[in-house]
Amino acid sequence: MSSSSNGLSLYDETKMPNILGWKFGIVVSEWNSGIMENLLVGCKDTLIRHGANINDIITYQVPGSFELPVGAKILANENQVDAIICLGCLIKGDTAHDEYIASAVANGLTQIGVMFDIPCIFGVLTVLNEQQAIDRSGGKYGNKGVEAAVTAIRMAALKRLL
Ligand code: DLZ
Repeated sequence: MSSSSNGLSLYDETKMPNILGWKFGIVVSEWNSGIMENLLVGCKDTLIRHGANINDIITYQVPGSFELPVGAKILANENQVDAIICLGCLIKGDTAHDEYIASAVANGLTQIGVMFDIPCIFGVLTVLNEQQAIDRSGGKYGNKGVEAAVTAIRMAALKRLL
């Protein structure tokens, strides 16, 4: 996600497929709950705007971003979905914990995607402070939840095409 533009939050809606009948999983972390709510709303609204039925969107909550890969694995094992979108928000603190978690989550989600042959989308904010998170969850730099949903739709479309 770019820090100087709205990135994929601005996209050509006319080039998106109608996703009526497609199934999506969302795994969402509880940490930084206000930010997460905005990402989740942006994500779900985008899926629904492109035709998804609310009943075809399965949402699992996990305690923190570190738990996203296991949450995605459980979801993939229990449901047949076109794509899994993982939403989290890691805010830098006094230590390097955020770097270890971000790296573990990125690796974990890559593995889940490859292992299950399901697009597994990294919708995790990795920011230096809360303001940066606000700016990227419906603020001046768009909404990472919207971007994650757009990426999930595009990857699911690719898989269905093939
Ligand atoms: C422990 C922790 C900290 C300090 N910060 C965050 C954060 O900014 N965002 C987030 O999603 N999770 C955080 N966590 C929790 C970890 O992701 C994880 O839940 C715990 O380390 C337990 O495994």
